[in-house]
Amino acid sequence: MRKLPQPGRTLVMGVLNVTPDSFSDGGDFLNTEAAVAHGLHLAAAGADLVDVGGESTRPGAQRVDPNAELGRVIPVIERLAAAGVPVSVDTMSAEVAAAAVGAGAVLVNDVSGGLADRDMLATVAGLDAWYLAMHWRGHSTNMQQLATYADVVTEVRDELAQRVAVATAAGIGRDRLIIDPGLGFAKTSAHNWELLRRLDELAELGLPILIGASRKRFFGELLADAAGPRPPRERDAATAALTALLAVNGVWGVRTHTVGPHRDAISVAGMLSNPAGR
Ligand code: PMM
Repeated sequence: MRKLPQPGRTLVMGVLNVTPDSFSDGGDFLNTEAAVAHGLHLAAAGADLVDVGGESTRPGAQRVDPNAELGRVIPVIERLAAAGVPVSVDTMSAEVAAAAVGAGAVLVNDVSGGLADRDMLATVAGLDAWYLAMHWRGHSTNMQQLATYADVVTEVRDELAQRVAVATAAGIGRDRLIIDPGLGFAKTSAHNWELLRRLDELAELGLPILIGASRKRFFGELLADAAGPRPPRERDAATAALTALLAVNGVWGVRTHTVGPHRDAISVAGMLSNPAGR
C-alpha cells in the first residue's frame, strides 16, 4: 500500500481549496498556477500532506459537476505529486477519487464517509490509497437542519462506527482507515465543543482521528465582539491553540489553512507530553 507520512507526532494536513466559494479561501487558488504555488508553499512550511479539494462544503454551498471538479483538482495533484509533495484529495465523488489517486494522491478525504456517492467505497477498495471517513448527515444545502442530537458524541461515534463497518465490508481494511467527527457538518458550535471535550469517546473506535477545526464558525462566535463574529482569517491563533491541545491528546492529524503555527504548536505539545521524544 502507498505510504502515508508518519512524522511520529500529530500530522499537519494543509488545506488547498481550488474553489470559487470556500468560506475562508474561496477564489484565492482557482487557477492551476496559483493553486500549485500555494501547495508548494504549504509543503515548504512543513505540511505533511496537502489536501486538494475542488468542491466547497460551506453551509449552503451548491454541488459541483464532476467534470468541473476533475478539471480543478487533477492538474494540481499531478504537479504537486511530481514535485514530491504527499497529496490527499478532498472529494465525495468516486470518479474524482480514482482519478486523483491515478494522479498521485495517497489519501481520499471523503467528507460524506461514503454516503454521497454509492460507488465510493467499492472504488476506494480497489485503489492503492488510504480512506478518511468523516461524519456527515447530508449535503451542505440542508445540513444545518440535520444538527439534531440527543447526545452528539455517542451519535457521531455510532454513526462513524457504522460507516467504518460498511467501508470494511466493501473491502477497505482498517489498516488504511482514518475517521473525523466533521466539525461544523450538521453540528452547531455547542456540538463541536462537546465533541472536542469528549474526543476520548471517539478514540474508542480504535482508529486514527483527524480534526478539521481551522477557522471554523465556532471560533468566530467564541471570539465575537461588538463588531460581530471574528472573521475567518483572524481565527488562526485560536485554531493553533486548539492544535496544541489536540496534539497533547494524541490526535493523529489536524487539517489547517496555515501550517507553520500548527507545527510550532505541535512541537510545544511534544515537550509537555513526551519530552524525551522531541
Ligand atoms: N472541513 C472542510 C472541508 N473538508 N475534510 C475533513 N476531513 N474534515 C473537515 O473538517 C473538513 C474537510 C470545510 O472547510 P474548508 O472550506 O476550510 O475546506
